[in-house]
Amino acid sequence: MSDSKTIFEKIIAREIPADIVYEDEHCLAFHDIQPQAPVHVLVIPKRRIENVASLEDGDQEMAGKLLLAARNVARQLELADRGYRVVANCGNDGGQSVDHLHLHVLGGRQMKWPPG
Ligand code: DGP
Repeated sequence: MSDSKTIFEKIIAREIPADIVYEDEHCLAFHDIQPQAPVHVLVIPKRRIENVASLEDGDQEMAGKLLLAARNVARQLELADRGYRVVANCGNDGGQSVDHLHLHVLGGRQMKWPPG
């Protein structure tokens, strides 16, 4: 993992702006800058973890809090009734471009399967 701050750490530190929709002690959520659906929010842990692959057993509580934060965001943005998708891209083949664990919460349209 590189020592330099990721773009998401700069958002957590309020060094660069983001359209923040949710924050709690452990997580932050903000609108994706390149939305792939009418609602596209990123939910991130405030502590930097690179991705799902680098989670350790001791991260169990944080990982659960991240998933619950995604649920809270979906409720807050009124996606829960219609449904939505939660995605974690991991590594090169997974299409991950920012090396800070994040959940994409996508909603407001019918999702397709399989993803591209
Ligand atoms: P991924 O490809 O899974 O690593 O997703 C990274 C997402 O981060 C991608 O959908 C675009 C988004 N993103 C990148 N830079 C910024 C930024 O500066 N602000 C916001 N809000 N989103 C960003």
